[in-house]
Amino acid sequence: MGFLQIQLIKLLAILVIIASPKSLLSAAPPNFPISKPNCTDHCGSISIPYPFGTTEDCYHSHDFFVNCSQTFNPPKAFLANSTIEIIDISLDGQLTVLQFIAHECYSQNRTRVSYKYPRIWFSMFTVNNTANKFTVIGCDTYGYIAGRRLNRPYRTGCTPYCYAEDDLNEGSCTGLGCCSTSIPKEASMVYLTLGSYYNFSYVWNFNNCSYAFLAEESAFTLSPENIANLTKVEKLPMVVDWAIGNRTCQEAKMNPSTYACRSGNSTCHNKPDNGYGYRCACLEGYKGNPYLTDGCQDVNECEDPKLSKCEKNCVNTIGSFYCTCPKGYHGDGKEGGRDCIRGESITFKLVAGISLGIIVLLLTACWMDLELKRRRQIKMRQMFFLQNGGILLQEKVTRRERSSDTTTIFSESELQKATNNFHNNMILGQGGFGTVYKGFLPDNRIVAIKKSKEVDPNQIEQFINEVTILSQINHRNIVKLQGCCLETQVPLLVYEFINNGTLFEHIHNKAKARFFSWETRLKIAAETANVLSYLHSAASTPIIHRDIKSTNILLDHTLTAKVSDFGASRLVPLDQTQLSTLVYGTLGYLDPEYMQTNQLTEKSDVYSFGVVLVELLTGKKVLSFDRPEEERGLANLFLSVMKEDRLFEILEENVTREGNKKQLMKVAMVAKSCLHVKGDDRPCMKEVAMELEGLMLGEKHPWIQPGHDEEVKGFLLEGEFSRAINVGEDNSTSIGFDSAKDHVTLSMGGGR
Ligand SMILES: *[C@@H]1O[C@H](CO)[C@@H](O)[C@H](O)[C@H]1NC(C)=O
Ligand SMILES: *[C@@H]1O[C@H](CO)[C@@H](O)[C@H](O)[C@H]1NC(C)=O
Ligand SMILES: *[C@@H]1O[C@H](CO)[C@@H](O)[C@H](O)[C@H]1NC(C)=O
Ligand SMILES: *[C@@H]1O[C@H](CO)[C@@H](O)[C@H](O)[C@H]1NC(C)=O
Ligand SMILES: *[C@@H]1O[C@H](CO)[C@@H](O)[C@H](O)[C@H]1NC(C)=O
Ligand SMILES: *[C@@H]1O[C@H](CO)[C@@H](O)[C@H](O)[C@H]1NC(C)=O
Ligand SMILES: *[C@@H]1O[C@H](CO)[C@@H](O)[C@H](O)[C@H]1NC(C)=O
Ligand SMILES: *[C@@H]1O[C@H](CO)[C@@H](O)[C@H](O)[C@H]1NC(C)=O
Ligand SMILES: *[C@@H]1O[C@H](CO)[C@@H](O)[C@H](O)[C@H]1NC(C)=O
Ligand SMILES: *[C@@H]1O[C@H](CO)[C@@H](O)[C@H](O)[C@H]1NC(C)=O
Ligand SMILES: *[C@@H]1O[C@H](CO)[C@@H](O)[C@H](O)[C@H]1NC(C)=O
Ligand SMILES: CC(=O)N[C@H]1CO[C@H](CO)[C@@H](O)[C@@H]1O
Repeated sequence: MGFLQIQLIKLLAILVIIASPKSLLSAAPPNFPISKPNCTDHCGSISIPYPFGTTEDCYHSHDFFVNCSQTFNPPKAFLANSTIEIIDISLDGQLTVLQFIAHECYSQNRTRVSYKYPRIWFSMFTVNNTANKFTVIGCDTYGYIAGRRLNRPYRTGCTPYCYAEDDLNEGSCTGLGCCSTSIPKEASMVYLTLGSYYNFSYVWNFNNCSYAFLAEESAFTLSPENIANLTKVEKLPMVVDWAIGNRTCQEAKMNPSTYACRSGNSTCHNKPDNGYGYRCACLEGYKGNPYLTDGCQDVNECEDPKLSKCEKNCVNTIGSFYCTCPKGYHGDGKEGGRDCIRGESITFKLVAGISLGIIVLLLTACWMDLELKRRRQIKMRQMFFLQNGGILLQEKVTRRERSSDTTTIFSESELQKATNNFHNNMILGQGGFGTVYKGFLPDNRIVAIKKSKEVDPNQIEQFINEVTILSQINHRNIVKLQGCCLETQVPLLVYEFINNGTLFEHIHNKAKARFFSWETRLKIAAETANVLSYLHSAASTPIIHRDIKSTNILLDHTLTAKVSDFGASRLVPLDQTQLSTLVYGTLGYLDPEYMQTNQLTEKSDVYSFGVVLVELLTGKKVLSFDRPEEERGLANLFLSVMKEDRLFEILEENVTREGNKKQLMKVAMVAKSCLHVKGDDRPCMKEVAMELEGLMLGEKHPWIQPGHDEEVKGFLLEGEFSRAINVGEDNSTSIGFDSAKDHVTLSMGGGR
């Protein structure tokens, strides 16, 4: 009877432990050996647990060799044969190392006086992508991080700017003089580089150096003193993930002689989504080094009141423990015996009854919890619908009473069904603004669904405005918005699905570029120019796209351009010609004037379009780190080539072969005028669109070509433009507006 009692009490104790949320893990420091017998377990103050070791008999493989160099006082630990200094090793699978800070400093005469671009490389380990941040500091700076992951290169970076010393006083890295970005998973090599747009000539009197580092997020806080100190500090801590070998647990277990989880009472975990290999851990209730034979040892919870909460009458068991009640009581002795119940004899029935009661209670609680959650979810959906401006939009949409072609409001469940519950297989692309999924609607329509990242609640109204404007625009060269869903915390946007990839792929993918003729390139340029012209001057409220680039121009099966991604676009109230905004855009396409002044005008789109035009002409990448520094940006390369009259050396081969020389020259002139440093000197989009249209039709119908020869500014007259449109309207080559005819007022003033 007594034995049975104890077993039942244990069962109860286990039940309660399972039900209690507190984990047993936060334990006292272990006194267990952490390295192999007869091996040094520390280097200076750094402890070195096996699989790491300082001599050949003491480490698991050469990758875990720690070079404890006694030439320093205190001694320093270096990883394997490298010069990477280790400052902490954790058995959870992390390693903290010191990584150099990149810097680049300029003197008053615009010359670079010092720089360092550090590189770090691991053969088996990977840089931890959640604990580290890539940070760039400077007032006229771009910084990028490059390296290798999964045997192919990766590259990312950011561009901090500031205009006064005060900007550096913000206290956190928010984009003024400091920016930071996360890095991809599984990076085994990192290489930091810095550059400057104006060699610090505008900011030299208060800032003359740029810095970049990949470090633990908490290692650096932004302040003028800390920035000044960066040159002296030289290195900051960075977290690296380690694991054993490059196999999974299952594969490793098949070869017991090399399997690293040596200890009994240990388990094996595959390294979570960052690189190869596996890690070992002690089971719950055990502590120690799972990589050593007998490394995991029982934790005596009774010695640590924080763990057992028994106070008295604690009984430790292997891997667990329980609390008993004083003589004459029964029940759970935890928390000083609060739950002990008086009673001489405990019958089997009573205990069984209590356990049954607890189980029933637990089940009821679970059911109630589920029911509550379900109700809360319904409430949340309604709340999000309201918060996202559902009523506002519903009103606007119903008031318009247009044909069935207009925007639909989808429910969350419809979109979940369409995308197989946002399955990873349905992801079409991922960008700064969110993820795009492919979806199949019940009426056989194929759509692209954009799930944005968090939206600032203040911008919801503006967002709604944008959605309504976009849903009114019906331009054949703009991706159609089919609808949206407002029941989720961030609104979901539903677009028509464009099936032939981006312009970027068609230019830079060698296989596709072979079939990408000059005629098509010019057509796409003209179509894009037309869209921008329409957005800037014809739509009822001018819209600045802000992120024109070849990856945002989609192509359908007839290679017709469809401009997309209005996530960054801004509406410009009619009485304003410029807007102050945070600089946003894509490196290489960014208008230098906008970057310097923060004043957004339509001319920023003109600049970006100029870059796309050059991309079409030359087939070259917009930013290429294989080119010399001053020619990394395609715009600069192109301008210097134009200046030296060497245009035909950089044109794409097929373009040179197919294009008429005079026409190519003129298109290049248009691109050049779009790339003027001063926005005021750039043509407005309407002029560009007309010129390209003229050149295109000139090619098709040489008799329309006007008599202008090499004149740069010889844009077509308006009459000729209208004629061109008329020729086009009944021919499939036309570039036109499907509807919204009332908006196309050609006499309207240009950009400003
Ligand atoms: C450790 O060193 C001692 C004394 O040098 C030796 O007796 C013992 O066998 C060594 N143990 C191991 C595992 O090498
Ligand atoms: C250990 O580090 C020191 C100092 O960096 C170096 O001189 C020595 O060659 C290294 N030893 C090995 C085995 O790599
Ligand atoms: C590391 O250095 C040791 C001795 O200096 C050498 O035998 C070994 O091949 C080196 N290993 C690597 C991976 O460079
Ligand atoms: C610019 O200044 C640096 C030091 O401040 C000096 O070494 C260099 O010669 C100067 N260069 C020119 C072109 O004046
Ligand atoms: C900027 O600095 C680089 C490197 O020192 C130099 O090659 C370039 O000429 C400088 N540009 C200007 C405009 O001074
Ligand atoms: C500057 O760096 C040194 C060396 O790391 C450090 O001891 C000192 O506290 C730092 N000063 C400030 C103001 O952060
Ligand atoms: C795994 O590691 C072994 C030895 O270190 C190496 O030969 C093999 O190529 C690696 N395999 C992968 C997939 O990295
Ligand atoms: C688990 O640990 C206990 C005590 O530390 C030991 O007696 C037992 O044999 C271990 N289990 C295995 C499978 O090694
Ligand atoms: C990265 O480090 C954090 C703690 O700093 C850890 O929780 C996480 O598991 C690590 N990532 C990987 C892939 O090991
Ligand atoms: C481009 O040139 C390649 C040969 O260099 C040729 O095979 C291809 O057909 C050309 N493409 C076009 C569109 O003319
Ligand atoms: C994409 O465009 C090319 C060139 O016109 C065409 O050959 C191909 O079939 C198109 N692909 C799709 C999926 O429409
Ligand atoms: C479809 C269509 O109307 N095609 C016309 C395009 O223009 C040429 C002459 O420029 C006509 O011959 C085609 O009939």
